Amino acid sequence: MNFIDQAEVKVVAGKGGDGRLSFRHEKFISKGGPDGGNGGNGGDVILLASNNQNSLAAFRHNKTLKAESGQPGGNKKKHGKSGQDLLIKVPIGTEAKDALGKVVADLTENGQSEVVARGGKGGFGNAHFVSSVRQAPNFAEKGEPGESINLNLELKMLADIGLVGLPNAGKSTLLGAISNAHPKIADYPFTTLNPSVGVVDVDPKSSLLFADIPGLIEGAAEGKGLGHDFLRHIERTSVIVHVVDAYGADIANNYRIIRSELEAYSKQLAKRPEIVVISKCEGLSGEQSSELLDCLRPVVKPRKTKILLISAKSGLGLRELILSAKSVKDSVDSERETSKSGEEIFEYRLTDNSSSWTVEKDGKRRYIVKGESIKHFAQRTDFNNDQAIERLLDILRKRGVINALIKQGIKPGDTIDVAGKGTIVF
Ligand SMILES: Nc1nc2c(ncn2[C@@H]2O[C@H](COP(=O)(O)OP(=O)(O)OP(=O)(O)O)[C@@H](O)[C@H]2O)c(=O)[nH]1
Ligand SMILES: [Mg+2]
Repeated sequence: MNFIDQAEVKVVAGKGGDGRLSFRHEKFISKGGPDGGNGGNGGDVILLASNNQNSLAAFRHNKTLKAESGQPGGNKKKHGKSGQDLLIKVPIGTEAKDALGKVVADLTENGQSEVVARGGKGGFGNAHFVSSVRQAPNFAEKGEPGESINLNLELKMLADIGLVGLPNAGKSTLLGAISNAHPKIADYPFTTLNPSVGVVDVDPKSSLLFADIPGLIEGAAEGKGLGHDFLRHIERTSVIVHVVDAYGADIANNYRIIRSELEAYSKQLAKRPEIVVISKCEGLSGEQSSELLDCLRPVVKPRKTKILLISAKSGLGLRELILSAKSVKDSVDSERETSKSGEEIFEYRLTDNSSSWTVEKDGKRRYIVKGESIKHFAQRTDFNNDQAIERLLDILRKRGVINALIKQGIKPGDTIDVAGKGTIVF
């Protein structure tokens, strides 16, 4: 099975609708009360894992994905309609990273979703700002821009079991014998050029997904043979099945070569539980079989790994392999389950300081205010409107920013850069 497992897309959330600046028109009154409505919120861009998708091919032609913008507010206090969210269906197992390589979504279950770009908030219309001291506000807020982000989507096949081994070891033949897959098999190295997966039925209620990848050789980490990049397809498997050819000249050394390539790729992957199978054993005598086992045991032993004699041709040992793989996978999965809750608390803390801000002096008569929530207000402010600026100053005052500026020595006539969104003369 060939599949596209990487795609780059740009996602753009909807812009918030602008708040409306308007006054009631009445027959005999030239300028009635303020009645500008609020703008609608922009739609979010959401990634949704769906088991109806099995590749990222759709994103090769559709590079920019936009959610709907919010409508501007109307007169008579009419609120603008919110923009629709854009739901992007991706295959289960899709990971999305931003341009800096930070993971922004990791979708491992059907129906799981993640907002990857937030729609901008709609701006308030001038009717919103009516108060006892401000009866005729002559300003309205602008809608916030929607977030826009370049995403690198990567589909890691969520195989349970990864087959590794030297070229020609019999990995693809094994997959063909135990699963519904029909991988290409031939008597020469590097037959398999692309990873493939096959479903292996354990019993009527459960199955395992086996992934077959190209053969590794000594130096794969330095790019020898087909390199080792395709190991990423089995990064999340629960178990590695390491296939060692019974007819190899030095099977202990062959085993070691693959182990050190796994280590070189990722320490995490190398720690994964492993089952070693000696392939092509259908024609061997009892004595030959014990000899092979004796050869391998010393190198395999430190990893407390099971060694099985199998033959994809005759079926020898295949049932035992499937059952062992299933039981190892189940124990790995239950371990992963128990360690999950800790991670979530950590993430929560990471995003919990959005109301903080900083003030710094930048040159003689210029100050810069920074901070997430300040930025939100600033980008909703129409810096050409005095009343709108007055309100922004009010917000800065309430949050203690103005006091901080005064402490730093700000003088009338100095400039304040508000989160890079606009400047105010103090
Ligand atoms: N006698 C015997 N030959 C086998 C068995 N399994 C595989 N072979 C042979 O071994 C050769 C290599 O098999 P593949 O399944 O293509 O090996 P592979 O590990 O996928 O090789 P690459 O894709 O090149 O890495 C083929 O000629 C197979 O027919 C087996 O159980 N018994
Ligand atoms: Mg193969």
